[in-house]
Amino acid sequence: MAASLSFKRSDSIADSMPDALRQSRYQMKRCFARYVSKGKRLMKNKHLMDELEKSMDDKVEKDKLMEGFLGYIICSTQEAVVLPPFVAFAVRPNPGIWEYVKVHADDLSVEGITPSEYLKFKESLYDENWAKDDNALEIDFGALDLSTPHLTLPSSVGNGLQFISRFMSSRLEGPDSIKPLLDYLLVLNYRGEKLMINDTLDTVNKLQTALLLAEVFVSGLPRNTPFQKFEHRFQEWGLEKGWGDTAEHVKETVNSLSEVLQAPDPVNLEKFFSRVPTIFNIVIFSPHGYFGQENVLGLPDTGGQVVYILDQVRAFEEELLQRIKLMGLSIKPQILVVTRLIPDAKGTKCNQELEPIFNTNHSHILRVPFRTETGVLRQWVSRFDIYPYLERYAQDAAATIVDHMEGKPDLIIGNYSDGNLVASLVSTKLGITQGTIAHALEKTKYEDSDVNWKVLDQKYHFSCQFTADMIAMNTSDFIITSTYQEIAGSKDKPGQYESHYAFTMPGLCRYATGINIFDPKFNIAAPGADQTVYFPYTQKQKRFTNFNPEIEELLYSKVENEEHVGYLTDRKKPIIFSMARLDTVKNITGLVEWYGKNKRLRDLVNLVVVAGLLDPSKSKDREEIKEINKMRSLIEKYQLTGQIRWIRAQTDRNRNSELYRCIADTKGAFVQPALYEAFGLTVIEAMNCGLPTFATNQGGPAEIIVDGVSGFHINPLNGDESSNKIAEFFEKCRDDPSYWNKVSTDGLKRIMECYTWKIYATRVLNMGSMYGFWKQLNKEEKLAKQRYLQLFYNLQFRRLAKTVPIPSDAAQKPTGTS
Ligand code: UDP
Ligand code: LCN
Repeated sequence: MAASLSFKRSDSIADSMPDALRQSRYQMKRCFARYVSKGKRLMKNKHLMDELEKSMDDKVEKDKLMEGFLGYIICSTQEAVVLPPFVAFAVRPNPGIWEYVKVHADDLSVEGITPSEYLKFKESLYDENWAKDDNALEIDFGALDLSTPHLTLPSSVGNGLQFISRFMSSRLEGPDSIKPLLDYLLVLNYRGEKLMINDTLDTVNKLQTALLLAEVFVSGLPRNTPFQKFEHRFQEWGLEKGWGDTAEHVKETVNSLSEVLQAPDPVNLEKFFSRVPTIFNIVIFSPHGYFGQENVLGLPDTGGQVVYILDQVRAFEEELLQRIKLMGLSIKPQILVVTRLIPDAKGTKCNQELEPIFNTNHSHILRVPFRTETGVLRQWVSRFDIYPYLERYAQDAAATIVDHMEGKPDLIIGNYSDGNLVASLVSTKLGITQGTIAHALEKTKYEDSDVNWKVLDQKYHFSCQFTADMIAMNTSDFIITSTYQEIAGSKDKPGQYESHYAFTMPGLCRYATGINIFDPKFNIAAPGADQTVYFPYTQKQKRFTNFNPEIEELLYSKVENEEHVGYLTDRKKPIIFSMARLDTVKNITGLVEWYGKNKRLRDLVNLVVVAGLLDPSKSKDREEIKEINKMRSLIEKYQLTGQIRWIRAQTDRNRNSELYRCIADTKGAFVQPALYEAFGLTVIEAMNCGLPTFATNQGGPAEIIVDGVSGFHINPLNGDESSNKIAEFFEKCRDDPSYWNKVSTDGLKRIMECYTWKIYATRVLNMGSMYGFWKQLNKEEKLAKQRYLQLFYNLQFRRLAKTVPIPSDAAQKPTGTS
């Protein structure tokens, strides 16, 4: 139990701890004696708490201690390195805030230490020589952030855009300071054609005068007057196209710039930048996996990332078209998703170079092959083995993109470690604003994978992946995350990005500062679900009723075959439904077990899961094979036939959406039981369809759902508690059917307020233009950091990438995970 002691950031732990230790000297000496008694080791929070508990026999004293400052420090310690006679603590009093202290176990003296010193301590457990080596490679990206302002409040982390618009407003104050904005506007053009202002407006005064004239003029025009009608007048004042399509919109844009020039304020600055014509062509990198629109979901390395990107593209295109129209321009936007061309495409279209994206008019998938010295690589390679190809791929992709777009893109967005590295290489080369998206950072998925990298490297090549991650995070102009927890975690658990603040890979590299989550480049922009597909079950006239016979068969036929196993005897019962890849982390087998064990729940509802393949001999994925066997044995063990329907992975999103809705028709629920979920697209798909949703409290879903209001949190590590929570819900619904409707409606409300692609596209395009300008403002510092990053890439990454074997064209072996 964490003590609820308030702790001011100004009190350093190193300063306050000695006193606290002195006050409980006797107990603490016993406790520290226990800590060091087993010799050198790494202790996690749980161990520290257990040992503390064991060292005290008096309950009253123990409670007192736990409620005091010492209890608070130990509760907030993520891990400690024991190197007798010292114990070094990594304390995290608040999200993103870390302090490191070293305590002498005998005399209880305390010393504050730097992250680098702490990491050296830690390294001694794994590689003593490296830890002692004064010249071991240490990287400190923070050392180059000399003038970058940083946020200070943990609660503001992820609001980078807001922060930089405030900061820029203050920095642009005054006639001389505003000049960089003028310079920025002076070079705006599309394919050589000037936009907004021309060279005659070369001073801020001249621009202000022109804007004044323009505003008075347009104010006198009927609101809907098209820009073309007064274009020539604008040109006389030095104003070009791009201000708006009608007098009304032109006036709004002119006014917001005038306001900014007079006295910059964040609201007008953001408004103005949302109107500046800077982004028309976007490139999105997602090299790995089978990236396609049909028959790819369920293949290794191909999951939610594909769904996310395809929906993202549609949202971007819509938003771009709307913005371009509002600007009064007739430019056609272009969006390219750049992925890998896989000659051995296994029945997908991944061997096609160019593929238009469904439901768009200006967006394509562009596939560029991986080339090696011996030619084009034919087969799929796991995302863990992808590193040797990326440099050449980035060069080839850059040339193909420029060719295809007939010019450079205006914004580059990377996805996952490989895509982000390629995005960094290409954006640096072409001088373009870059955004990155992780979906998941592998370092946090595998506990202590940084310090144990040597053991894992042959299988996962984390040496390459984490190096690539560090380069991309630091190169990128902005970072998009789906949730707050992805950046800064929760009160007790560090976030995915946060865990890259200070870490070490002994024998390879120590990151004294890897990435600081208080950097204003971090932004939360949560994805949505395509609402033309995932809409509420109540919208009867829109429903895809053509699927009814197939869904009826899928859910209720008594046949067991390659498509489905098990059947439902009592079709009057509501259904609890889940759908995911059949990976361990998705915990579908966990859900089956919870259900199997809980008679109360079994009496109330049936269980339907869509997951993976059903026959282990058909799968090529080691983890999936294990899970398939487990599913089969659980069905047997709990005698679930008659109450469970297990359906193989489904790839038709339209039919899947109807499936969610049909489950809603049964007054059922969706359950997402993952051990950890980075975001969880199925959660928002289900909620969009009006299906009450129970989802893991580990990761993104904990933020999507407000527990007990818009759905429910479940603890994947406590099956009994979770299955009882689900059972309670259905009992409550049985007694009061309006309760089901309430949760369904409140889930939808939550989606409309926070999780739509429209909200996402608006935010990300605003980031694209604001961070583009921000980058200009900080040119020198950016360049210095770029040099450092380049050096690191050349000397470290390239060397590591060479250690990953390049497969021959032999048959593929089963893969690790997807
Ligand atoms: N999905 C699917 N068929 C399946 C399993 C999953 O179409 O058999 C889709 C699902 O609807 C969602 C995506 O794949 O759009 C999975 O995304 P999520 O974020 O839930 O998990 P990920 O697979 O990315 O870890
Ligand atoms: C990858 C994951 O594991 C999911 O949690 C996300 O929802 C998906 O990507 C899309 O970002």
